[in-house]
Amino acid sequence: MKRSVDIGLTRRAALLGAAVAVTASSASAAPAAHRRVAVIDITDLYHPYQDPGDNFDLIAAYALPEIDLRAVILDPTEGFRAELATAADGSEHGGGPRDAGIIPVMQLNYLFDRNVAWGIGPFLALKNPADKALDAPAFQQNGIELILETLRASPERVQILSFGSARTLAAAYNRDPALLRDKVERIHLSAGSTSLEFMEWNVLLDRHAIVRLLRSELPIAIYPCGTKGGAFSYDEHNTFWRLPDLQFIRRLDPLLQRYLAYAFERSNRSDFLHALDSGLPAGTFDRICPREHAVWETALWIEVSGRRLVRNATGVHRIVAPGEVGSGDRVLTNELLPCTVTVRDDGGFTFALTERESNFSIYHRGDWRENEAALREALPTLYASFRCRTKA
Ligand SMILES: [Ca+2]
Repeated sequence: MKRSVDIGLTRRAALLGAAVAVTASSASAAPAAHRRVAVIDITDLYHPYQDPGDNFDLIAAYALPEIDLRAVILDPTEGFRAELATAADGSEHGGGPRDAGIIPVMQLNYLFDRNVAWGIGPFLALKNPADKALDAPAFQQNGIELILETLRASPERVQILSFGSARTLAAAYNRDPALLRDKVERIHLSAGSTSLEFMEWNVLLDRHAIVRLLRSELPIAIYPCGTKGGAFSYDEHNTFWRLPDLQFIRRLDPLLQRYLAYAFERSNRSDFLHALDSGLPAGTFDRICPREHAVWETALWIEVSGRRLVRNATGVHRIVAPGEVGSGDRVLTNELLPCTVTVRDDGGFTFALTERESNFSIYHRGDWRENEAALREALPTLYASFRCRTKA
């Protein structure tokens, strides 16, 4: 195991050399737009939320200075648009009706003064692993086309982060596999479980799509959400961690506070941009800040941004750029290890660490207790550092 970890670190350093060099060199100079990491963010974001973690997480795509967000692909699934949804695992979910997160994407474009392109993927699962979704309504093919257009237009390879189903990405691959082989730096797939005993949500959203990707030759890093204990359990290879509350929202840029309040309060104000221009109603923080919050996304952003999770000499945890790692800091494990992958027709997969070349890698965080304790301090501090580019 130790040997594998060492190899993993070496490979990781080589594979991410470009990103690391960029952030290190930009520590002494203003980051230039072309030096940032080109990213497509695929998310099953909704409004009103289905999992508010998606609304919370998209902030990182806009705010991290290392990230050049080229496109947001919304990945709704038809069943969750209903008032009461029944998931593939049979569980029932209220809080609807809802639609894909067009409103939160527009809000973040507004708050960060950006015009990040966005599109919507098919509402229904692929019919087989080779499905190109050409029979989906044209409106729902826009997300697939936007992935392909973004890759074609990019002079450099692009990192693709997937936080929902793999549907839109698999359909894009089925339409133009050579383009994805040529232009994708790596797919960071937040999905699955470290055990076949638990079939995870994002896999169940579209089994054929996961099968398609995990039988491809594309460079894919897998960040399992769950373990044999379910989606809210822990081991060294899954990403889940829990924030005990959201009190740190009180420390955020006021504009981000308004964005989050709109999401967490399931606001139905139709003036969804103007609603961000004025202060929050009394009692907003008291309602939303005591909430527990489940997180699966942080590991991907640390990896793609090239940042490090560190504990300094006084025991304080931070997520910092490589150039900001101090001599007394200990860098905590957040790495990708080469692995082989075997996927069943139903989307369940297993992985095995390997010392051979592989297009697949698996997330590894080592001691999950240490990881969670560090992130509980470091992520709030990171979010408190984010600033919107406009002040309304
Ligand atoms: Ca999600």
